[in-house]
Amino acid sequence: MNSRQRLDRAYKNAKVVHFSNTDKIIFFSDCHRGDKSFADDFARNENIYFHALNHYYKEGFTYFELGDGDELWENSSFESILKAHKNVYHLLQKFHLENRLHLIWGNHDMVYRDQKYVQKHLTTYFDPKDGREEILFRDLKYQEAIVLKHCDTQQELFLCHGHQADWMNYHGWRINRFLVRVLWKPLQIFGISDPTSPAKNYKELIKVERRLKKWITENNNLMTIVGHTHRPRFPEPGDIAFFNDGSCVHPRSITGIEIENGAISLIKWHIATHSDGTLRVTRVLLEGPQSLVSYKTT
Ligand SMILES: [Mn+2]
Repeated sequence: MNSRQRLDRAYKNAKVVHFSNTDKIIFFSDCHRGDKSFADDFARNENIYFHALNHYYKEGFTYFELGDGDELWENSSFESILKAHKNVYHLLQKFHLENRLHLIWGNHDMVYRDQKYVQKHLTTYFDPKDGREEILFRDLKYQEAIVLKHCDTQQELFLCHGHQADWMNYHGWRINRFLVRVLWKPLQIFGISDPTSPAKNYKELIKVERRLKKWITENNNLMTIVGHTHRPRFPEPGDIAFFNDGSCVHPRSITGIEIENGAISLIKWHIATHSDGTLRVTRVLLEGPQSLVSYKTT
């Protein structure tokens, strides 16, 4: 199976979610939430991410996470990740309870493809405070892909992680997971980065982007939002409609994509220093807002 066939299949089987101009949506991906050890790239951005997600929760946004939310290559158990970032999971739980959480699996959390695995590991957790199993996410379902369909214009936005265009990270993910667990995780402490990741391999990144763009072009310039490469992308109307929300493991910031009032924007959150010496988590608009209909082709 090649990239095109994998993307075709993901699109064909995608869950359809309807939305309108009154809906507010936030996309993040590639959080790679870990266990707070030296290898946990998410840990240094946790305060930024938690503040941003709280903002979106309070403002009534629906959260779509486009894969690699949990780092299950470096960590073999979800339990250790939950323990390290409990505040984040409690916030995600609040989104879920209000039907405002949509999760997509990537290559680092590909085990969530298996509904039984999700049910077994994410439904409850052991709370040492009262010595009981507590509910975390009841009836949580991960998707490979989602099609956002606009109620009035019928415009579609295709959402997936993007590793469908990356053979070694789709079919060979178990081999890459093995290499990361055994070889690269211990080397990370010396600053040696994992070569299985397109985020750290420019040639691979370009190839993955090229395949995704080719598929988009072959599909009537279908608006597509992915993650995986960690490189934010925000095309102009008329260009190939290839969007990427970046990642939450940039050295000092997180990037994401917002949809509000029928318009799309690329944003980043980082810690800004103020003249009085205080530090504040701040949202910065990078691109947009650009109306969704300006990308509409049919
Ligand atoms: Mn990925």
